[in-house]
Amino acid sequence: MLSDEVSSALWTLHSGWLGAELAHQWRRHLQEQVDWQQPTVQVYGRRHPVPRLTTFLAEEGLRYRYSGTVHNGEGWPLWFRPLLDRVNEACDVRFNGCLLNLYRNGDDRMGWHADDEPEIDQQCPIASLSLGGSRDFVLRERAALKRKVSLQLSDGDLLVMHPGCQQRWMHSLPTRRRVLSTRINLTFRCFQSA
Ligand SMILES: O=C(O)CCC(=O)C(=O)O
Ligand SMILES: [Mn+2]
Repeated sequence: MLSDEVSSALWTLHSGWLGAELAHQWRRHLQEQVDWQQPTVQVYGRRHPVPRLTTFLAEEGLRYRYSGTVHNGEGWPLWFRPLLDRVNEACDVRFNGCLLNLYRNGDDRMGWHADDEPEIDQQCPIASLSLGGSRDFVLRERAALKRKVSLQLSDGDLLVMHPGCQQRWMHSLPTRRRVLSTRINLTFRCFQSA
């Protein structure tokens, strides 16, 4: 794989994996083509809109419950295949689903979590592609909560979280009040087939 690599045993960051021009084209395309939603989640009995926009693309028939919403795969859109093929090739994996997040500015965020649900095949990596404005992505080790690693994810970066990462580390995308730009993030995953 080209580009600069920063690695730990459990993740690899490929900076600038997608060149600036392609990253720009894909960001615009996704921003316009995708049916972005703002689902609500129930917290202590009250419903709140999630602090970001989101959507799900996947092979037909795939069902995934995430953040209180059931996502149904409707088949990969044709226009999305070139990007999917590139990510599949880079990771030597055939991903069957992708969760997309749009952070409108630095107020939008994602809290601490790990993508360790039983529906996700934990032998498969999770590939996370960032497009648009840079944001801090913070990892925290479960066994030593004070041990944190902050990665800056920028336009065109591909972060690969290897098997074991979700079991040993949690991650979040904290608020950054000074960030005014929009960021899109795509996390490619392998779901267990029904
Ligand atoms: O936006 C990001 O970089 C993180 C997204 C994420 O963790 C997720 O979709 O599960
Ligand atoms: Mn995640």
